[in-house]
Amino acid sequence: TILCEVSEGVAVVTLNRPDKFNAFTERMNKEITDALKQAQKDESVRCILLTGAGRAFNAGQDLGDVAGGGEVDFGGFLRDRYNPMILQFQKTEKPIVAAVNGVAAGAGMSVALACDIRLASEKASFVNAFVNIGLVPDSGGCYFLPRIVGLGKALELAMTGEKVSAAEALRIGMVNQVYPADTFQEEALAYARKLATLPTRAIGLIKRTMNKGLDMSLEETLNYEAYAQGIAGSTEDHKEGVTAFMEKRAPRFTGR
Ligand code: LHQ
Repeated sequence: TILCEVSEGVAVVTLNRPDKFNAFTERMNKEITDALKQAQKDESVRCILLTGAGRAFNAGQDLGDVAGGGEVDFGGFLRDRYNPMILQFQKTEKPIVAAVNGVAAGAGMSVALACDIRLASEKASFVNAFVNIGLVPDSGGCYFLPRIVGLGKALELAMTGEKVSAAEALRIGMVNQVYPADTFQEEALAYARKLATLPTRAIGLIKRTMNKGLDMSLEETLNYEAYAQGIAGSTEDHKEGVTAFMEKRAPRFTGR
């Protein structure tokens, strides 16, 4: 239900159920988790690009699988299928870029928010669809959305379930860049390839330290920065960065 292809340092993961707007199934949840674990292990991967096949990015849980309600224990459902997948986004110490090609709804929106950077096609949109079917944002929606757009906007989007356009998403800081639909795939790939040439270990440490910092005091964060800097300072990429600066040339980072 997903496609995964590695080239030029980028693992492109494509959600691939286009006729169902790439809606999640149990198998897809598992395949995404496994693809992220594999990307973490593979030293040639220095950036992950997540996108959707066809018109949509992802429409959330396949409602065909849970129709009727009541019969499915949603708490257990989330704990077994979705929560391990979302946690894997943060455990993956490489940049994860969402290339939001079309609509991202429900858990599909949450997954986009769990990525480190969001690029949107001008055709993309975001629907916090949970409330529209009497549910609560899940898959990290209650965690990431207020942290990215602020509590006021997050409550509005979650309570109304209204569709947000790519332009509006850019205005409120929910996406980092918007590109024309006809060049979107190339632009997103170029962005990911650029990230894949940067100091990957430092980027992993930036991701870990900033995310930890959200739950820590200033003093704890300062301590963690000192710890992370100790690691970053011993990387080959740090040495290369300083040498290149001194030699007035562009650095060639290897991710080590
Ligand atoms: C779909 C879906 C879909 C199946 C579009 N499933 N077919 C997990 C489980 C347990 C506990 C609770 O939490 C969760 C996490 C969740 O994600 S809950 C939220 C689930 N998602 C939604 O409620 C979104 C439902 N979809 C929509 O609101 C709209 O379809 C969106 C806004 C995504 C797109 O709207 P349109 O562009 O107008 O397209 P459409 O509605 O015509 O949909 C296109 C096709 O995709 C259509 O199929 P058809 O055969 O008629 O062409 C839809 O039935 C199908 N589809 N979402 N989640």
